[in-house]
Amino acid sequence: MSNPIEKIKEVKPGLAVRHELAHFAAIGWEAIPKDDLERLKWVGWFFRKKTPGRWMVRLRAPNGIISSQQMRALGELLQEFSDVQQLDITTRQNIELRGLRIEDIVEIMGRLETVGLTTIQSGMDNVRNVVGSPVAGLDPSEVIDVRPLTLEIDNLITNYGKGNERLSNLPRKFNISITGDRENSAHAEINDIGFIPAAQDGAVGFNVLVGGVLNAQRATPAIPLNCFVLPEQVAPLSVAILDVFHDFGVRDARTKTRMMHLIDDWGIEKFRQEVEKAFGEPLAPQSDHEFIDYAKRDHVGVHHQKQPGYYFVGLHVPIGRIYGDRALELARLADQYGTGEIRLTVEQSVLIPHVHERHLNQLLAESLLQEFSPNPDPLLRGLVSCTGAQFCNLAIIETKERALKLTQALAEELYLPHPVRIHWSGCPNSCGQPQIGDIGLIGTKAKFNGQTVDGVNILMGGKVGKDSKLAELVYEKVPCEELPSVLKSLLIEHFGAEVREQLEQLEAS
Ligand code: SRM
Ligand code: SF4
Repeated sequence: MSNPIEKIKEVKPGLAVRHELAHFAAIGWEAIPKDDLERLKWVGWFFRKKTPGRWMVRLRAPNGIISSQQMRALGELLQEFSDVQQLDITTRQNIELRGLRIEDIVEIMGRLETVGLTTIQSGMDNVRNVVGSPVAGLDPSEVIDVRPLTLEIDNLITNYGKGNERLSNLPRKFNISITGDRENSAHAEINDIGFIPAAQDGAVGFNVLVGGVLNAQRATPAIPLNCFVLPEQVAPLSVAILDVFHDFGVRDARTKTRMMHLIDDWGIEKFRQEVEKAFGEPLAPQSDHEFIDYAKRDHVGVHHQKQPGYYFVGLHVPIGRIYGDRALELARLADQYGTGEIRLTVEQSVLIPHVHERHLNQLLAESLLQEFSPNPDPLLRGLVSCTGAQFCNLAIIETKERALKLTQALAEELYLPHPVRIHWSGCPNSCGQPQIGDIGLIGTKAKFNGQTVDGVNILMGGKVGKDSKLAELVYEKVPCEELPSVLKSLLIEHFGAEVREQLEQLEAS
């Protein structure tokens, strides 16, 4: 048995469309066959049923690192070609451009290529953006700088951006994360492969987790593969695991095709044996000396780098949304105050690294930092949201704007002693990673005054970093009308929130 996407791939591989872009531009979106609309996701072009004719374009940004030159090119592209002029930073420290037309695909892809950006294999049955520590090479306490490893994997799976026929025909999407710091900042446990820093016999390398998945059917953290690898084995092991998944992964019911289903079918021992065969040499057993020592930080604010005298400045980007003019401004700031480098985080924010201490105050006084604050309110600081109904056809509810407005209102009313991570997903597919939030919200339909309205299921207790744990369902089908009061109660009861007005009265008395 084979599912509809496998049938599409049998007729013509997804990647084949990369040679037909000029043709699609010439015929326009209405004439593109339905199967080619699916295949175009292999080159990062997502037809949006919500905004027909205006596409979403997903890039790759290994380890979330981009240059000011690239950010400037994106800003210019948005201003020239997008009706909404906006990009979104994603939960895989990546970028999606919005509002683009297929008629401009050749020009847009050419401009991206000129600045070293690619969209290849960013959707469908491919390895998604390879996530790594956002502070790799900067963090004074890091164990391993993972930047060369994320890049090496990205190059192997995309064939240096030219396209990899074999690895773009996986049974399903695939996620890889490499953490080199002591806080698991790249969320190893929610990826199909997660590398966690560890030491064995005096050598520093990684323990390996496999099979993490969040979707409408299941939310299962990755489990140990029971192996330890050296840094130079990270990319070959990733390819070995991908080979096993490619050759043996289930390709029938689409809902049972993620790698964890293969591990379920085989058991982890047989899975490990097959990976070892594909790897071509015995795998060392897992180390019992892992380096995950802290709860995860969000990297917002001003932080010392390992390079004396230098700082990275984490800017909070509300709901991860950046308009073209702000993209240009961000590029300018990275050039003027840093070395032109910009980092993206899985919390949908940005870091400007390599700021010398003598330029710090001037950067902090820049007007963009009023909007992208290094010191946001604790509630806004922890807000993450998936795309939702504005652009996503699978959404059950609108998320980004709703999440922002509601959080701003709560932040005005409540004083929070610590950040609270609230993660929104517009449907159970879990793109906003609700299972790792202190509070996770998943869009659903609910009843309110006898009417069917937008609602959410509420999860709580997600933990990232040391002793990570997925959040659990606490309330079902809460109508969005009741959400302000429900969230307010949860924040007061569980997170030490206090009503500002009452605090002010107390202080005055
Ligand atoms: Fe996702 C499908 C957006 C991270 C699980 N995801 C989609 C689509 C492509 C659906 C569609 O065609 O509209 C969404 C595009 C909407 C749009 O216009 O932006 C979409 N996913 C996103 C992003 C942009 C959310 C965000 O606002 O940050 C994230 C893009 C990451 C990237 O740069 O590649 C995004 N998606 C995730 C994550 C989180 C992660 O990777 O850590 C998950 C859960 C983790 C996982 O995969 O195990 C996730 N997305 C899904 C699923 C469920 C997959 C499954 O196994 O069933 C779907 C639906 C599907 O693939 O059939 C999906
Ligand atoms: Fe769309 Fe659902 Fe993913 Fe949100 S969680 S982006 S609504 S598929």
